[in-house]
Amino acid sequence: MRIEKSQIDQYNDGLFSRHNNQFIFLKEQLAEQGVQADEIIAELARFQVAIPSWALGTGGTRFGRFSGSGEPGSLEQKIEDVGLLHALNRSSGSISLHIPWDIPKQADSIIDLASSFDLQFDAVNSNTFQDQKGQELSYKFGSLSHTDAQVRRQAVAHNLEVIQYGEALGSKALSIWLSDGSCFPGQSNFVRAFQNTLESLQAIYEGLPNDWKMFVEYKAYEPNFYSTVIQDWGSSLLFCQKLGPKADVLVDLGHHLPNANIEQIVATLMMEGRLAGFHFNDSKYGDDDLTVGSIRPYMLFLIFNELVEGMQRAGNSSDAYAWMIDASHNVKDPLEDLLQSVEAILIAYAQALLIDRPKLAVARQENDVVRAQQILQNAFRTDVRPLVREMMRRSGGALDPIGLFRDLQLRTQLTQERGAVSVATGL
Ligand code: AOS
Ligand code: ZN
Ligand code: ZN
Repeated sequence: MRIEKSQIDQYNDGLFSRHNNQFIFLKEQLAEQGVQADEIIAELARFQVAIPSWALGTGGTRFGRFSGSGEPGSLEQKIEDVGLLHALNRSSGSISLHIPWDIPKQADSIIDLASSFDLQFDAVNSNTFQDQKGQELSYKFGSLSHTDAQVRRQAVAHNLEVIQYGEALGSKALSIWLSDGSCFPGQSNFVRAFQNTLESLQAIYEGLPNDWKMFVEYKAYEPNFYSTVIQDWGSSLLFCQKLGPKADVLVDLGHHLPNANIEQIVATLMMEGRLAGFHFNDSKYGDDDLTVGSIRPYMLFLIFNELVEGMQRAGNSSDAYAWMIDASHNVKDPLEDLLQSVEAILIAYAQALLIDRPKLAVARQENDVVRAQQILQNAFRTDVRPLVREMMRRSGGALDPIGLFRDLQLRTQLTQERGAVSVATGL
């Protein structure tokens, strides 16, 4: 299914006058503060957030899964869904595939389909956290870190195969998240597990094409509950430093112990030039994988504050990093949820671009703590939604993506096409 440009234009016409009043008002307000709205809009327009193939269907917990209707049942349908998102917000221009859930059987036709929606292929994701049908050796006790060299070889071979699938589609990165670890004290030798993992990662790194990156994701716990091999950003960075310049650290917002200062982690990784990018989500307790910005929007803003500062220091732009949503849901329509997530990311980015950095530097230098906080919160408390909407409108998207999604009854149409009980492959 596709959304016609005329449907978007017609919808926008109805909202334009109200939106434009709000936009002009904000633009003038910002101009008084020396901020050019058009420059922020241009930055927002180039910011593309990849959609993971596994977030297009209803997720679940170990207590069950409540499938929605009209979920994509094939890779083609997943691409169509991301095409819908991108048509609505013009900010979701790539899809991140998961192997083996999304094996592209005919790469050429998959590329053609994606191009027809103006989509590219983001990082490919390997999976050694589950056993697949017909798999020779089990990952029950680990994969790249396993005590048995044969299991490690099997997991390395899987990652090399994932790279091949990605190459055929034009992906430029392999994301590795390991569930390896232990559930009980004494179960694992920490040092051996680290060394085994390093050797395995080195073998994968050797098979990485020259223009590819390896993203190394860390996670404090789950599904292993006593230790994980790549438990935190320090372990991940250590692996990356030992592997070489093509390996960088991937930050998933849900993968930290409670109250971790994620923005400081981001600043440090950027200082070292080792930040690969993000898996965005939000959480109250752990790896809850909730809608981005739904629980801790100020934290998201503080992360973007460091990102903007880090990009300015490095002299690069948002294109230099990988931005992805990694979420999974039980109660919302996955497409509406993803639209909310992308909007929350753009809002946080726009707010961070408003920060008066020269004044912040002076306040910090003078140890004016109150002023420093005010500068950040002035930006955070600015309603930047008119900027985000204007960016989407100028880029050819809808002024209110969720509004149009509902107006066109897209889920009903998808359900008619795909059926009420179709189930997406994945988490
Ligand atoms: C798991 O908790 C991680 O966030 C992974 O990044 C991701 O959910 C998984 O790799 C999906 O395949
Ligand atoms: Zn993740
Ligand atoms: Zn996760």
